[in-house]
Amino acid sequence: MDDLRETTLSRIEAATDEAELEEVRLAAIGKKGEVSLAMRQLGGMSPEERKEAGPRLNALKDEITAAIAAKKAALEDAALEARLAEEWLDVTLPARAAFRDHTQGSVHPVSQVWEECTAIFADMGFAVAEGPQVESDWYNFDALNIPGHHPSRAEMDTFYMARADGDDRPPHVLRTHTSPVQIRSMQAQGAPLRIICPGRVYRADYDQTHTPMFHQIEGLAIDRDISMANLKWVLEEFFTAYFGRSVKTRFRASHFPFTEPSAEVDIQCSFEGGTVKVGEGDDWLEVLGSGMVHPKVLRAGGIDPDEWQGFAFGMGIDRIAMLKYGIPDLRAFFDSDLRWLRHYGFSGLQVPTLRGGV
Ligand code: 2NM
Repeated sequence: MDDLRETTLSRIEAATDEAELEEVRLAAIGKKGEVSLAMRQLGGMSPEERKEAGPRLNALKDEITAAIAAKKAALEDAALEARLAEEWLDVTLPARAAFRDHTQGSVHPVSQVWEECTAIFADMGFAVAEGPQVESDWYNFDALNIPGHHPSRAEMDTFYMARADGDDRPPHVLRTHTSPVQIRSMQAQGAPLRIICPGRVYRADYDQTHTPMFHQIEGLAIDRDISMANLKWVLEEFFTAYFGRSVKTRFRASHFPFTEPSAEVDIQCSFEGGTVKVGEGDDWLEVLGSGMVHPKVLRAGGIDPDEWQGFAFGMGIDRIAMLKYGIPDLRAFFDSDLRWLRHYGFSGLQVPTLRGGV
């Protein structure tokens, strides 16, 4: 039996693959293996012999089983090591020159400006919030105090999701602004709150300055004594960081269902030689809507308007991208024209921060 043990263990040790191991296993502890045959002879032994041989055979069987399992694991480890040594790839290598133009993409102006804006607001303590692009009409309209007869609800402006005939549940829409995300954030986090919501929004519109999908960034700050003065500071700080020079703002009284009072915000600019320059001159350019969040909207977000108040604003990412980088036609943003992308695209995200930080 000692011989059997020695030869079996050394055959296991010498095995180079799983098939060989299986052969050894069958020869030793398979149905017709030597250990199994020896076990079968236990019946013809005297009780004393059996008492001595039985446990020894069982121990031998366990030892062989364990040795096979250990060897199998060692073979698998070695196989993996060999594969890892063979199949390596240096993903940090630069592309070969012949392929460089074809493989290196560029950052779309919308992505670039999206990141620039979120970085500037993040520096001022705003957290980024995102939400679904398909919304219930409650989040997109009702919660924002936009009544059922309001023109922006009309089929003309809003993309309604199809419902099966006879399905009369309230409709879902492609969100027409990112404000629903702000309602969801109010409900989830309560006050105080300081968030910005960048994202895709949809309206049925198409001409040189409108595409059916575009990008918005909305901001919301709620606290016990937030005012329009805080709004003006945040926006001036933002435009100055974004355009890289001091930019004056002008607030004009306006109307939105979700804010009271409401203001449209113009930035200082000059129109000379057919180009717009921001941060100089005596002309004004409208870039943003804003106001103090309507008490009904706070209540829809589960926030008590007798205790909290806040400002909100919304602007078009695509539009301020056109302004900063001198891009004339909005429609070209979404044509996927490689020459356009290479011309207006960025080589990597370059994100400015506030001068000196806040
Ligand atoms: C705008 C103009 C004015 C706005 C309001 C809200 C909310 F959800 F907090 F009430 N979010 N965004 C808002 C206010 C948006 O866009 C032109």
